[in-house]
Amino acid sequence: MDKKTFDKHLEQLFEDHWKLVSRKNKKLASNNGIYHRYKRPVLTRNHAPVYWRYDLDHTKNPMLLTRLGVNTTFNAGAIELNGKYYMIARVEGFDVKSFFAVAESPDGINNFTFWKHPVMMPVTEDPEMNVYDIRLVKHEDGWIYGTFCAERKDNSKPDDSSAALASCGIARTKDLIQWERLPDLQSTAQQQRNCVLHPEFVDGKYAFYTRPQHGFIDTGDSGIGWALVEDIENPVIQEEESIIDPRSYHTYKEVKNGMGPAPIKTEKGWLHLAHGVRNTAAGLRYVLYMFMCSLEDPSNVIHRPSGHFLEPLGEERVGDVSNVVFCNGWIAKENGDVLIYYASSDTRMHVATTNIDLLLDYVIHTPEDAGRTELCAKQRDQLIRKNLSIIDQDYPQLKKFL
Ligand code: M1P
Repeated sequence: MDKKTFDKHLEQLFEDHWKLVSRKNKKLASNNGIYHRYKRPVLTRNHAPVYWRYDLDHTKNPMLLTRLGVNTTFNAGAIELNGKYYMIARVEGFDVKSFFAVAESPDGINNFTFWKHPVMMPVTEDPEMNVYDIRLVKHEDGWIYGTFCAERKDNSKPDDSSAALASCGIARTKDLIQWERLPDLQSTAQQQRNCVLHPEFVDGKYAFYTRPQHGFIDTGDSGIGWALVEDIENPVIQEEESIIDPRSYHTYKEVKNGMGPAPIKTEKGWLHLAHGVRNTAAGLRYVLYMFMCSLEDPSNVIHRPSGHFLEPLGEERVGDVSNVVFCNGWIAKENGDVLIYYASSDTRMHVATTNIDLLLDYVIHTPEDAGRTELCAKQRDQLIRKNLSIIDQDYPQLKKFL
C-alpha cells in the first residue's frame, strides 16, 4: 500500500472506532419489571483502540494488517469514582492472554472508552500465566482493592499442557493507575476462583467470599465460601472456609456457583449477585442469581429468591464460550440507581439498569424455590388461583384475555 492509501485507510480505522465509542445506547423495554437491558453491548473487542492492534508504522506494516489482535473484552469489574464510571475489563488478545484495561464512561451507560494504556498489574515472585475477572471494592480501610483470578501452570503435571492452578490475586490502588500487588490469598483449598473482598471489616478483620475448589474447572462439592483474614498484607485464611451458599441438585447452580461483584449494602441487608452453572446437552449454562445476607452477620443468607435473575438471551447466547452470562461488576449510585455490568458468552460487556427498591422487592418478596416439582407446581397454582380471583373481582375487563 502506498503511503497515501495507507494514511487514508488508517484515518478510516480511527473514524470507525470513534463512531463506535461515540454512539448512544438504547434502553429496551423491561420484560420482567426488575431491570432494563440495552440494545447494544457497552464494550466489545472493536472498542479496543486501533493503536492497540495495528502497527501504524508504514515502513513496518505497509499493508496495514492487524498485528496484535484483541479477541474479547468481558468480565469487567466496575466502580464509580469522582462522578465517573469505570469498568476494568478482562481484555483477551489473540494470544489467549488476558490483561486488565480501564474503560471510562460519563454516565455508566454510554461511550465507554478505553484509557490509552492497559493496567500494568505488578506480579508476585511467582508470575502468573494469566489474570482475569477482577472485582473492585472500596474498602473502609481507604483503599480500592482488586481481587482477581491468578492462573499458573500446574507444575505437578508437567505433561498435561492444560493443567492449571487458580488462586486469588490481590492488588490495591487509589486511582486505578498505580497498583500495589499483595501476596495471593492463602487457604487450605487447592485452588480458588471468584474471590471477593467484603467492603467492611468484620470483627476487625478483612472478610472474603471465596470458592474453594479441588480442580481448575471442577469445583467439587463446593460453593460460595466465607473466611476472615487478619492482615491483608499477609492474607492467610487460618480456618477452613464455611460454605454460605452451596451448590444444589437440580437448580441453576447444580454444577457450581461463584460470587459476582462485592455486595451492595442496603437498609434491609447485603444484596448479592452471583453466577450459577448447570450442565446441559449443549454444555455448561451460566446464569446470574441474587440473594441477601444479614447486616448483623454478612455470612448469613436471609433471602434466596427462587430461580435465576438474568440469563443469556438472543445474541448474548453466542460467543467464545456460548450460553454464559457472568457478572463481576455493578455500581449503586447515590440516588439508588444500580448499573449491572454483565458479560455474555465470554465475549463482550452489557449493562442492565435497575434500582435498589426494585432489587429489594425482588430479593425479599420473590418466593423461595419450593424444592421439587410437585411443590413448585403447587406454588405456581396457588399464584394462578389467587390471580384468577383478583381478575374476577377487580378486573372483569381482562376476562376476555383469559
Ligand atoms: O467460561 C465461563 C466462566 O468460567 C469461569 O468461571 P467459573 O470458575 O465460575 O466456572 C471463569 O473462567 C470465567 O472467567 C468464565 O467467564
